[in-house]
Amino acid sequence: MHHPQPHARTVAILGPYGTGKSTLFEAMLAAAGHPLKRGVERGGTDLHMAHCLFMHEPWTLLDCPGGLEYGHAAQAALAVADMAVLVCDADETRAATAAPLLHALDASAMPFVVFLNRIDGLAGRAGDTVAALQAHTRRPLVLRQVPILESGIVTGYVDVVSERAYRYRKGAPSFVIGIPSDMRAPEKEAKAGLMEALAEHDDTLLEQLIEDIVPSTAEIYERLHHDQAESLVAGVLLGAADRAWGIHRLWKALRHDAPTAEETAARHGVAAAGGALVQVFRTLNAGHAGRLSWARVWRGPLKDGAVLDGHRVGGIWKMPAGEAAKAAEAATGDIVALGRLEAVATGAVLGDAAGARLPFPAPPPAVFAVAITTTDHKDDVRLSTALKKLAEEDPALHVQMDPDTGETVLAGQGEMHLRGVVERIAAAYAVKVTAQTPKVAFRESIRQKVQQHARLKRQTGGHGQFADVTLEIAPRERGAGYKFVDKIVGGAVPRNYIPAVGEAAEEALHKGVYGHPVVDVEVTLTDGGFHAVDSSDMAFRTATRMAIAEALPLAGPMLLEPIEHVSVSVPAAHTAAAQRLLTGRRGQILGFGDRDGWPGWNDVQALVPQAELQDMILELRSLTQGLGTFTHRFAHLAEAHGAAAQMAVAGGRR
Ligand SMILES: Nc1nc2c(ncn2[C@@H]2O[C@H](COP(=O)(O)OP(=O)(O)O)[C@@H](O)[C@H]2O)c(=O)[nH]1
Ligand SMILES: [Mg+2]
Repeated sequence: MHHPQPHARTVAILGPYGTGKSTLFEAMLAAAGHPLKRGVERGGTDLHMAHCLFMHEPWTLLDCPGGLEYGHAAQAALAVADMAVLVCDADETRAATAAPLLHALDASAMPFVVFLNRIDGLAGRAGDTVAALQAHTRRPLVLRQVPILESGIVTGYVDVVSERAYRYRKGAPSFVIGIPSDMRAPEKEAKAGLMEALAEHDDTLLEQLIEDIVPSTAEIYERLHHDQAESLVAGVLLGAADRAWGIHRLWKALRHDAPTAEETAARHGVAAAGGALVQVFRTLNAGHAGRLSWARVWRGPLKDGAVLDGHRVGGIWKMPAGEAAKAAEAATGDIVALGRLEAVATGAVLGDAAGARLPFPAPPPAVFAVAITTTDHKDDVRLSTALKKLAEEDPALHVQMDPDTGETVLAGQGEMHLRGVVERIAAAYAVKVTAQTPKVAFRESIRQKVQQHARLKRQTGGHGQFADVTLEIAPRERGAGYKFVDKIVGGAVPRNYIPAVGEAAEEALHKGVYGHPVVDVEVTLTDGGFHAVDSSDMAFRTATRMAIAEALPLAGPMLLEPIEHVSVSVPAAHTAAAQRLLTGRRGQILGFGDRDGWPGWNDVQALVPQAELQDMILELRSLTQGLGTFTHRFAHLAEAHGAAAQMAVAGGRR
């Protein structure tokens, strides 16, 4: 019988930083007989992809960056995968670092297996690590292997379903041994746990368990396959990537349990029949090679030169063994790099999308920012081109022109993320920029009412300038804004000049005594004078500016700083530390509660001065194993004292 070649399945390898994802990526490719031509940088921040065949079936592996600051790239890969391998450290104390990814997997209902890596260094019980991970996901985690320890060192495992024992061999598939007698009890315990989890969603199995009937191995595999594909459970496998332990076992689990490309497409509502449909999950502007859009083909075939929603595909590349190779077309399920899709953003869905639900993760809120300036102003135009491209590549990067401070601000996920952006601006666009802490948008106001007279009288050549105004400036309630009142009676200032006075007063308040905008002020025009020939709008504007400039220093000027409403999210174990951090940063705690949809996490609400938020993420991460995050929004302005006032006087920067 002839079997058509199945479509390629995609596995996203994700996990916290340094857990061994890239090592596993390389080990899996090597085990499949397609080793990478060039190895992957350890501790890197890039996403890598490679295609391979395992037991004659095509696969794409995506090695996702693990750093906290690159979480969005990993979530983007997740959006186009059939299954995820969550690589976790076997060390129980590091389990919480996987919490954000477990949450993302729950939220997207993505099928996954856990690969407990570094099993060679396991100090405690694998079951304890699984329990620690379980605290962060609603999906039952079921141990599929139990490690065999000989004098405290892991030498092999017992497979829970087949009840066979294996000894690990470096770089080679493990071989069958007899089950050591002391492994019977832990194996039985793990199996009971697995059966219980499976019986949750299967009444027949539940009845069998109650009546002590042992289901066949084939039945258990069938149930596991179903429940994993439906995201009802997640299996936990063991291994050591750098010794190639457990790699074949993982491959076989994926081969058996990963949904097919068609099944995943159907889960996303993609109809079986129709024209080509692709989703871009990553964009790279690669110098002269131009723009590359990495995309999943949800429905093929896709031919080079095809026009999708008005965009012409200018080249298709595949990545066998991690090296780009040009292809004439791509099939359903393929992950490919598409050329010349200049106007297509990361996350875009192109083609025949009728009925499809292909969500893309929203960019995470920025938690750190730098203000950048070119060292040579001739580069300003090149800089704005570079920033536009970089922001298209990286949805986690936000580029803002701050209207208050006039600065170009890069906001992103942390120091490392933004340093990488600045380095790319230099390397790929040859623009040198300096980065510094952004200015805080300080404001000013006044404490008391002041009356001020100003007269402009100039004779230049034949035609003169004349205007006379008496203004009153008075403080308004915080947040009330600017108000102009006209109290002219009897035509002391003709009607047609009065709007110019109101506008000029507002303009004059853009820069107060300390150089910041003056807010919450009422300006009243009480009296004035004019000249039939020499008065003009211009003259009244000048006289108004003179009056305001003289009045402000006499009106009890005060500095105001922006206060933000902040919500800090941390695992509950760190809630008290987060509260101390906020109080230490002049924060006023408003309360705390459960974080929505995140088991075991809290949100702490507080009011915190903006100046204190600038480097807060650094301290928050160092207090919380890197897990803490926050969001913020403007709340109100409050009087600045002490160090904040000094910062305001110095121009707004530390
Ligand atoms: N002891 C041990 N070290 C490992 C194992 N797998 C990876 N490593 C090491 O862990 C470090 C980080 O690995 P890497 O694959 O770059 O981690 P990634 O950040 O998750 O991609 C490297 O020094 C690896 O050699 C393992 O199974 N056992
Ligand atoms: Mg890596």
